[in-house]
Amino acid sequence: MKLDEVKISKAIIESYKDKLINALDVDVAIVGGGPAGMVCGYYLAKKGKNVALFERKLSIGGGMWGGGMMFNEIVAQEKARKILDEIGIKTRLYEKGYYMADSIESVSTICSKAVKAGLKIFNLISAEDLMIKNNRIAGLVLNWTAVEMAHLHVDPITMASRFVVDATGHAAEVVRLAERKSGLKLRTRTGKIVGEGSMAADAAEKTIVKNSREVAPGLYTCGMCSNAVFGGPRMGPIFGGMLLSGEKVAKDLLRRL
Ligand code: 48F
Repeated sequence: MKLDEVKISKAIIESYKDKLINALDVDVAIVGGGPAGMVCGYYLAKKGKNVALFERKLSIGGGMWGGGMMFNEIVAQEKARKILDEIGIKTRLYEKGYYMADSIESVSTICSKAVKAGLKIFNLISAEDLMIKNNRIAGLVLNWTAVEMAHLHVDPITMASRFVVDATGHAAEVVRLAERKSGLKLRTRTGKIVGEGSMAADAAEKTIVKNSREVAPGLYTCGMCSNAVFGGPRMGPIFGGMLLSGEKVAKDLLRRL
């Protein structure tokens, strides 16, 4: 059989169109494909929820690929090791309470497991705004990252979701939009974004799971975004908190969906 170039193009466009249309009304929309967002998506998809994840960059994985200062190894603590085990990522004991994993194996395995569980990942798409209905976050306003990068004057499209998860890391981009534009009071101690503190790994890993919760009706924080929003330190290249945060948000959402 001779391959037809136009048929290849048509196959791609039609398949993508179906995937995108299915993602226009979902149970949960996750913004950010770092470790926290992907783990959250994995646990939700595993339970049969309709979940779409939008990632600005070409590649998923966020800050996990680079381990610590480009040494592509990550550290996880005992509590988080069960998630690494469950997902099928090899860990090695470094010293009591410190487990090591290869960051490349970690990102690729989490992504593979999440996609196979049913998570729909859309790379190269940025969330640039929120849809608010009845004083509740009701969806996302999306555009191609290329449009954003080139500062093109192109209007976005809108999708609906019962819940939105901000897993955009330190930038907390979605909550920042909610703070600036929604008129909703955030459920933080100030009603605004509190801001992230300096490095304190132990405290940060403890607070991050507690801080992974609903910050405005329909909007959850997940991963590093949680400490940036509710006020907590950063933790550097220990990634257990990111995995546990993703799991926590998924559990909370599963109770509500
Ligand atoms: O930063 P990131 O890896 O967030 P995370 O899952 O993990 C944090 C750690 O990597 C590290 C740390 C752990 O010790 O502190 O920083 O909380 O991934 C965030 C992803 O969100 C994407 C961004 O490209 C990255 O891949 N992102 C950010 N803003 C948007 C976005 C947006 N507006 N639309 C789509 N994607």
